[in-house]
Amino acid sequence: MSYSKLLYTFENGVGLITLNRPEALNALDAQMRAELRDAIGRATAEARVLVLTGAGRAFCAGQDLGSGQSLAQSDLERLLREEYAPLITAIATCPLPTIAAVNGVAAGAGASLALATDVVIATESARFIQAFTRIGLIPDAGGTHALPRRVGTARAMGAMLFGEAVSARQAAEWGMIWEAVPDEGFTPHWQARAAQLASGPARAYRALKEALRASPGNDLESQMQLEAHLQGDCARSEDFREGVLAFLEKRPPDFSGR
Ligand code: LHQ
Repeated sequence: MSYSKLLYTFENGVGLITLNRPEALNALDAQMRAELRDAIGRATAEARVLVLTGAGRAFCAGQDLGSGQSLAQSDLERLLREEYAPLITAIATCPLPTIAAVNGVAAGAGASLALATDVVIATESARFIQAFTRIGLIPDAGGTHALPRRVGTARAMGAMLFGEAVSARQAAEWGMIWEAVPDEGFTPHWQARAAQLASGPARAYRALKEALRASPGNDLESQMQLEAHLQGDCARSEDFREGVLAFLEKRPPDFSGR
């Protein structure tokens, strides 16, 4: 598939998707959603880390509100079931570490998109807006699942009911995101984070993501059984042998991902 609404590059193990409709603050239309799903599949097949970011001054302003008339007439239930749900699921269940490099405002489904990734790194001037109630809708695209799990119900409720912008710094303080970094140096910062994950122990990353995903639904005993199973697998990896050897030889490890 060739892309007209996003850019995709694959370099040094990093699959980078840049939402590319800066004139509409990278709002999600049907074409962009289809391209996103395709590009996520591509990255999952060839990369060791997936990064999502936005072109221009925004990360993503959510659903393309385009002509309000046509949106009001469209079947939002179908749109959510058939287009948004598979997209968010593809990100949330991606076996690779995923990063949202939030370069500017993330609103509505754009915030949900960022919160579906593993690590959200935002520039300090970025804002997260649960904009849905401003237009008479409820948060969607997995937002009612992700946000309360990240920040607790009280903060999720407030953010969603008031629809106020939450600054990147506030988001980091709340634990909504991993970190807010100064605008100057933002790009090299997330690039270094991505490079670190791309050269890390891919098999262990995959297993730790599986463990963390299962955690909310498990009691301690079941979770420890799962850890034992996954750790048994990691212990058979080349990366574990290399990690221990590198430690003993006092040098940085050279992980192959196997
Ligand atoms: C846009 C958009 C946009 C199109 C800015 N669409 N053009 C909903 C329905 C269906 C099913 C699935 O789920 C959803 C979930 C949702 O995502 S609902 C929430 C949708 N998003 C919003 O309500 C956010 C709308 N945007 C805004 O509130 C503001 O643009 C923010 C706060 C993001 C940024 O404000 P400013 O920095 O002041 O920029 P701006 O408002 O001037 O926007 C710049 C341009 O981008 C402007 O176009 P123009 O031609 O006038 O320069 C906007 O119309 C366009 N744009 N968001 N979602």
